Amino acid sequence: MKKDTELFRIIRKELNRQTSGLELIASENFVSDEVLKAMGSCLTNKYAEGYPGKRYYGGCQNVDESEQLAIDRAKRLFHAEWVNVQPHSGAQANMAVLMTVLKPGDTFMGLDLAHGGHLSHGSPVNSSGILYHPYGYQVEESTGTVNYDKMEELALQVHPKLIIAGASAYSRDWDFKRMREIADKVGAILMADIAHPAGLIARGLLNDPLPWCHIVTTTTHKTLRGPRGGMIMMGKDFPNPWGVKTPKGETKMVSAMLDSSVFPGVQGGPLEHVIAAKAVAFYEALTDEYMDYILQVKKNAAVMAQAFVDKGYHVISDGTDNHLMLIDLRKKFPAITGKQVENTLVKADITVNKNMVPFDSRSPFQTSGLRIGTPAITTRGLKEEHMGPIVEMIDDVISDIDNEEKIVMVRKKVNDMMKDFPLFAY
Ligand code: DSN
Repeated sequence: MKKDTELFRIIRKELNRQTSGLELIASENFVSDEVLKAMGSCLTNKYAEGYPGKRYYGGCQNVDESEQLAIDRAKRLFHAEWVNVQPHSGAQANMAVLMTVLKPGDTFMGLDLAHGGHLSHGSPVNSSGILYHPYGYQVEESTGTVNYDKMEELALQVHPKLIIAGASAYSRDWDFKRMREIADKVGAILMADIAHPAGLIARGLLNDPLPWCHIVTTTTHKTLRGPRGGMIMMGKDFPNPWGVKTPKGETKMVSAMLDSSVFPGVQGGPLEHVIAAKAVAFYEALTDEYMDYILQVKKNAAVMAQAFVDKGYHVISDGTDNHLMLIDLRKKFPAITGKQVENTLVKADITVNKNMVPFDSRSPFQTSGLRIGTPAITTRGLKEEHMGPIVEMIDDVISDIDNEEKIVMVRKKVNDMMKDFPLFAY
């Protein structure tokens, strides 16, 4: 067969972009060679609808083993009693949970998208906002942090069936214990979406939601540094409170309902090659090397946030507890949008994403903010001493945003810097 040179040329270009640039998108990372190998393996050839030991296809004996290994390792990593590793993405994991605990039209609460929440926590353009009735809780303008008293007030007012903790652009830790008190007060299920800080939570660097939240979802590709995908967990399984029975007339456990919501509820055949890569990532996340890595992610973020503050930027909530920070450009550069900065930094081989900031005066297409994270550059090996120079380069570009010569100069500096930090052995 003729080789597809056209496609592989594009992949080589992307590898070159990833290798020579500074990757500061908070939700991205670089997987290990072994994660990549598992993802590119023959397991992609296998259909395996169902779950280990209960499949709708023959020949599943090996993928049963690899899926079970992924489940067992995830349980060990997060101290979970039950795990489903099949969700193709975090949004699909969330969709399966909502389908399990809500009926169409039911009310739930999540962090407002414009305040750092996620599309699948109730955006009107996502199934969570189309099928159900979301109310967004917000952060305080003065502190940039969630006000749990106001969350409680809202819960008492709207009586949600579900409350979601977690965010895509929130740099502070969550008080899951307090949220469980609120949920219990109104009879709601509490779910945490830890897609962003999962790696920090797994290794004890942030509050653990599993003892407090009924259900926890995550992605596996952000701080966890695995393949692109999702997962659902429970610290402890429990009989469903909605009276749903098994065919034998027993009360169904929530685990069984969640399994059915993932497959056949929202997905068909699982991606067994990706599930195998999840197993590799969980193995890696349990190692001492990963512990050093994730500690460094957190240290780098704290130092970088301080460097932005020192340069006169407004960092929302004045810092970070995790791997990311949200910068409101309006204090230092009131006339410059997040979109302009994102586009200009790309020309300097620095990748960030524009982001709404709480109480933003601009639209989501323009934005007044930037979201910046350290998981990917920490995988490359960058340490605290590199954070100041990175902020310096970003500030140089923004301060003189139309100066093409300056952009070229910064790009050269970035490329020179990254030559010293090879990616894994790709
Ligand atoms: N798109 C992801 C992020 O960048 O945070 C969330 O799904």
